[in-house]
Amino acid sequence: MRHLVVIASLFAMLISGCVAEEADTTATSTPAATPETRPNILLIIGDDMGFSDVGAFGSEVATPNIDALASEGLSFTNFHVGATCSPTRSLLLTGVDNHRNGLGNMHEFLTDEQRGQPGYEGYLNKDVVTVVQLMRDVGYSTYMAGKWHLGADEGYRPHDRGFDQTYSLLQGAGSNYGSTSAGEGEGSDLTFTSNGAIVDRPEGIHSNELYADKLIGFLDPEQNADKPFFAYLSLQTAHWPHQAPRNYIDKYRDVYSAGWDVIREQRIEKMKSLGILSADHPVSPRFPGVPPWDTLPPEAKVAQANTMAAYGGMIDHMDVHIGRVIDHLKETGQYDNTIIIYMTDNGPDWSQPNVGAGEPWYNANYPKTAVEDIGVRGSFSSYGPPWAQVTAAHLNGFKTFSTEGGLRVPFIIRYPEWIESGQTDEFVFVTDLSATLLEVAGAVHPGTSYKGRKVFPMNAKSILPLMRGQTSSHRGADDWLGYELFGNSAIFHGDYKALRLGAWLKSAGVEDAGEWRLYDLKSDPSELFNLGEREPERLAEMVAKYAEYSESMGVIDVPADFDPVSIIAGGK
Ligand SMILES: [Ca+2]
Repeated sequence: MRHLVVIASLFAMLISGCVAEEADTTATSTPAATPETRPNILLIIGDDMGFSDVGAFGSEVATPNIDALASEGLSFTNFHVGATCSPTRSLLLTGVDNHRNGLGNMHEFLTDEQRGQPGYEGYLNKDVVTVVQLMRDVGYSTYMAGKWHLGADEGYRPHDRGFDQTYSLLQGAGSNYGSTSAGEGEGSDLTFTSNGAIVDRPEGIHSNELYADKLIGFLDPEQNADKPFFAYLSLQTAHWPHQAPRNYIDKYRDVYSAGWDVIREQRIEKMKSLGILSADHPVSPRFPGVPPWDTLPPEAKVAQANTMAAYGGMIDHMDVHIGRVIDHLKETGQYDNTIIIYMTDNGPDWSQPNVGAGEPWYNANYPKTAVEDIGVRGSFSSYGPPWAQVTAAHLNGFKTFSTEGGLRVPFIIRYPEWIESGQTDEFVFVTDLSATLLEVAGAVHPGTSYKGRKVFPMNAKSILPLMRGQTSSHRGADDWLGYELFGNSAIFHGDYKALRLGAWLKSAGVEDAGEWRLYDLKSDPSELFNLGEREPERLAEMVAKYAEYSESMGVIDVPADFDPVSIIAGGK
């Protein structure tokens, strides 16, 4: 994103990425285990976090429980998702492209051309069956606690889409301590459901603790004695507002007083020592508009350090409560037979809805505005590009973009029974996880018809053979992977990736918006060297393949004058 000029309106435009009210290959894998030996699965998903935000991927934040999963398990350093919340979750839970499953665009950004068109419902439509439903069909108990963001109406809540027991936040973001929504456009309080019924959320308990409590309640060993379970822990951390108990924030104030330049270099050095980056990997140029830390006046340094401390404290706090869930599994004899997965749903969010025009609403609804209160209950903290670039570390750009900073996230899976510990840089897409879940459960996707209704087949490939050492290569020469959201497109093939940012971003200063770039991700994961001119034939082939993808999936391009700010302002 070297050409991207940061402007305030762009921040404002991107703020609602996840805050709205709802915010062909069939997987016919061989079952991995007999019904008697099928493992439980715990899938933990963090929100809006950078690639380097847990210790095992380079962070200075204490995440011992996630790090322990990494040391026992396999870490994927080339795992990709969608660039925002609900599209990724729709991909994950169905294995079907987001332009088919209803999240071709997020509900709040639908254009006139897209609204009402198939695949652009803005919620998880009924043209797909969830992998959760399919796992339940073959005998799994299915549990969920946390953020849903895939449909708020009756019939579209998690309890309707395959989960036996749920405690869910239907929207994409909001207070971590109560029901205050995440922005003025939301209009009303957050909505929580328990097994499909709307319930009052208890005030004052942090979302990390609340969701861990609820999930632990579902993970009753007696209840699970006869059936394996699939448990989905979908945390609000670290979507804004960044909030944590004060003592967690205090722990990081001094750490981040070192500033964003130093911390970013430290993370990259740590990633080199962890084998995630090569020893000679360069530190990318500072994002346009981000000043050198040393040029900040002292009071700005304090405010910025506190802002990042709120974020770090929130992640530290998340890890503690993930640890409680894991400890519960250990104490109840369920740990050894549980596959545990940790991942995040998209890259770090650079937007700051509480800065600029939105400030009055946020100050009224999150009134703790003193610098020393940043991140505590009653405050609204977001960190903007300077710290987002730290958490994205070596990757280019952020949430919403089809650059690696938006799409590449950490992925850790542990199950020593089948999976040796280590690290892999094989390219994997989030839908491959959907196919993996089915294979583990011994479920088979029905293809094009489920219980009498037409559904889309999965387009996904299980990573179980890779993880079990049965193959050394997950994708072959014939595997192409297309992606699109907000007109930001990408196509992956082997080590190569072609990407195009939406033409509408030209007005925000992206000089080559609307034009394709080509990168070799193996040698250049930071997307610093556009190979388009050097390898025009390869680029042309990839662009042609993208066109095939776009047409077959029914992508409806956003217009060149796409203007998310006015779409939101218009109340659509
Ligand atoms: Ca997210």
